[in-house]
Amino acid sequence: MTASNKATRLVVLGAILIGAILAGILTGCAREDIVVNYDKDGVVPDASIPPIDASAPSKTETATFALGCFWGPDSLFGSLVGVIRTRVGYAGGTTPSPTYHNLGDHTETIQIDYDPTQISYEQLLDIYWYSHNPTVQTSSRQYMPIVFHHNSEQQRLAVETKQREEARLDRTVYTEIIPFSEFHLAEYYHQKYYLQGVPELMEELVAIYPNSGDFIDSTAAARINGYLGGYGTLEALEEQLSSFGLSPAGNEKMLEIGRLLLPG
Ligand code: MHO
Repeated sequence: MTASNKATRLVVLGAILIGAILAGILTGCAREDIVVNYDKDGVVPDASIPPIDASAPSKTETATFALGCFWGPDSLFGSLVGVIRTRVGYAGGTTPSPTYHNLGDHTETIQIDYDPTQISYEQLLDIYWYSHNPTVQTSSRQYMPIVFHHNSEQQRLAVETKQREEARLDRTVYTEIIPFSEFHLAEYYHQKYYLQGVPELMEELVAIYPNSGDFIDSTAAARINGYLGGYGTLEALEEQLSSFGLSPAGNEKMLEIGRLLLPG
């Protein structure tokens, strides 16, 4: 290409560009949906973050419960509106660095970060009491029922509701109510256990959250794991599905499983 050809081409391209900008302005196409929003630090928000995670409240409170094998409670509590994050781990013991195969005197535990404006500690406690049988004495500390309280208000509510349950059941409730001290995160394969059993969905979540800590902290992952564990209704799933950040195929997989597992 000659130098003058090149110049002509640049002029033509420039004219097209200016024309396009003018046309845009004249037709009022500077619409909000094509404006890129930057956050305070000037970072472009990651479009792939599921909407439910992008709108997670910054202020949460924490509840820590033990009620047997932690897979089920991770799913149950993760399904609740107002629960923002769940994680499973080991707590209550004295031996250092517990793992699933070297648990020492620790107990399988679920930890919940919740938005107190959407769900109260008292409601979480009620769900705690009704979702297991605390009148059966467990043979090992692995599955001991324990409420680990994080403050004196939680302690008061736990003690009061334990007494209420003993009166209601007319039996000894073996649940320990002790101050929270330390939580040891369980191995990755225990986190959101039912979700980990559906590789098609897991692949999508891992693509969004390659970092295991981010995956564990995802509200979307907690809810998906809730529905896959059989909690919630098909109607609620249909309503919330678009906030989980899944692909059309992922959404279809969720609905297929939901139709099998969930009540209408
Ligand atoms: N080993 C039992 C319980 C697992 S749970 C994490 C099972 O396979 O169901 O304690």
